[in-house]
Amino acid sequence: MKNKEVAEVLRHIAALLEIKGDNPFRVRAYQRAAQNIEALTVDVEELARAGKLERIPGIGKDLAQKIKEIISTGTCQKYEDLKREVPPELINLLSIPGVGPKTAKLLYEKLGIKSIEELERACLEHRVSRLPGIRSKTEENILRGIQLLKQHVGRRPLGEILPLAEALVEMLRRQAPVDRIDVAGSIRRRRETVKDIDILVTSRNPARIMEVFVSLPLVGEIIARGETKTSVRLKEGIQVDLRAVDPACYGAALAYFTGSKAHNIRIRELGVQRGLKINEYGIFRGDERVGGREEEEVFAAVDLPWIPPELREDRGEIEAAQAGQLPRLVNYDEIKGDFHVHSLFSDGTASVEEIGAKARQLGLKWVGICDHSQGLRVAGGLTPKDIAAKKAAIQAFNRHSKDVKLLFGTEVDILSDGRLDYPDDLLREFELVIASIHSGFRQDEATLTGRILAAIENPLVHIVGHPTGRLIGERDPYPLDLKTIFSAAQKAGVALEINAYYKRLDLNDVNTRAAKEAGVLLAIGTDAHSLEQMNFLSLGVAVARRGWCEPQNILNTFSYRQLKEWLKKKVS
Ligand code: DGT
Ligand code: CA
Ligand code: ZN
Repeated sequence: MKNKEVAEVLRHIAALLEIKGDNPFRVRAYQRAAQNIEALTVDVEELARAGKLERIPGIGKDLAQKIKEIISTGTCQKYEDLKREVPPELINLLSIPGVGPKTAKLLYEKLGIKSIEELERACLEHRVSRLPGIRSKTEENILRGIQLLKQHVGRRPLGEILPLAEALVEMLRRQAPVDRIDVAGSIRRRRETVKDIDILVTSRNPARIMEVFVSLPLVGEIIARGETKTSVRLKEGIQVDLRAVDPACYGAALAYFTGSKAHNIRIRELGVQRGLKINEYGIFRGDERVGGREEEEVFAAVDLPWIPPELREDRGEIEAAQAGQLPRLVNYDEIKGDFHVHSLFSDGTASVEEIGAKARQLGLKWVGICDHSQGLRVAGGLTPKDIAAKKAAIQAFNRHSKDVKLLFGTEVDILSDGRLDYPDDLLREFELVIASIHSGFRQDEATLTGRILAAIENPLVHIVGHPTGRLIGERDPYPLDLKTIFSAAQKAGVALEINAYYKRLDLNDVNTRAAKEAGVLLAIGTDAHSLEQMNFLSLGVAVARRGWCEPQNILNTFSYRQLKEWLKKKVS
């Protein structure tokens, strides 16, 4: 696929333009083109050959020309020119949370800093805070950002890796004599980031499995090859450990390699108290194996019901299981809709009709089309005039669609003083109002908390979007008094979002659980900007499950009728 490579060049152009201080709309145009090309389900090369590049939203004559150039030469004149003006290494600096294009430029011009290492040293030596226009707080923020980046080195977002893991399992199933097979480890627990892919398999012919495995086209390099365990690195960069185990201890191995380590240790201790040894080879009394074929046997051996993998973090699940008080977790197939999808009306890549069709394909009953409000000009925020056109498009879809209904919604910006970006009279027009913060992340905790509280107290707001603003590995959550927010949301009957976009997952698992315990309703939204990103819904469900949520805690389990009622009751 050339799509990724083309998108990357366009993204680099956007970053260099940004560092240069170019027009933000031009920057945004390149970013949007990159995003749209990545979202294509066809090869960009084919489109170019057929002369159809300009059918991609956001791509006009000029960009189409550049894309053709990139396809045939791997680069384009514009990119090469920019690289002569701005050192391309500076793009790396932008990956540090807290370093924007202006700062990157200043750091380079005044201190000659080009790499993250150089920047870290300069901060530690307080050379950065001595620059004009830089506060000592900024220096601290940059150091914190570098630390955040480092923490994530070697860990990848679940949303990037889960599809790969599932593809591997599918390929092995199809091409090798697989009997049982499961992805284990942090992926099975649906942790938000993962270090590697752990797969377990049983087979009559394990040697053949290993042979097929190492020759899969996804595999880049073989790290270690044995009869029962093989490790490879995928071309994507992540390590995969494949273990073939004896069917008689498959359940014990699955429990062991699912973890977490902390959870395993607790289970092993409970075993010891009962005179049992529990490990990846089975359940043993003395030297005799007394069980381990099924995972349930491991839990039963220590007098526990089977515990869902998403709960296995030693965060109270063992005590809850002992007390017969495990939550009845919300299931993936109980989800009836998605609250948060962007359409072509703002910065999304799909039309209202396409979103409806995709929802049908996913088995959903309803989708909230929530585009940005006018204040977010660079994200194509809607003016009152656009809103009427959008409403008409949604009504037209709903008139003909019996099974899938679209909700006429908005993601209204919470401005830096806590006001909303649309007046109440306009907000009242929408069936669904999500209010989110997109600016002013550097304000203090009291101010940021106040902004969210103000949104919660507006009776026209249904949901607060991506409440903490974090981006996994890129941006810390901004400081908030979540306890106060949860209690206000509960009182006002405002739901908090579990944003399911793979880099957000916001609220995260721990905060979701705290919200649920405070009696707050949760609303899962993919924040999809393309049809493909609507698939991330299951990541939001994973967060809900890791947050101990039951169906009644999650608004997405509502039927269209129930939801309409809830949305109305809220306002009147
Ligand atoms: P990751 O890979 O960092 O995303 O997280 P995990 O949980 O997949 O960790 P990994 O791949 O190192 O090991 C897989 C599972 O194997 C882990 O969840 C629990 C089990 N395990 C690994 N090391 C130990 C250990 O020293 N003691 C016990 N009891 N279990 C372990
Ligand atoms: Ca792992
Ligand atoms: Zn947003």
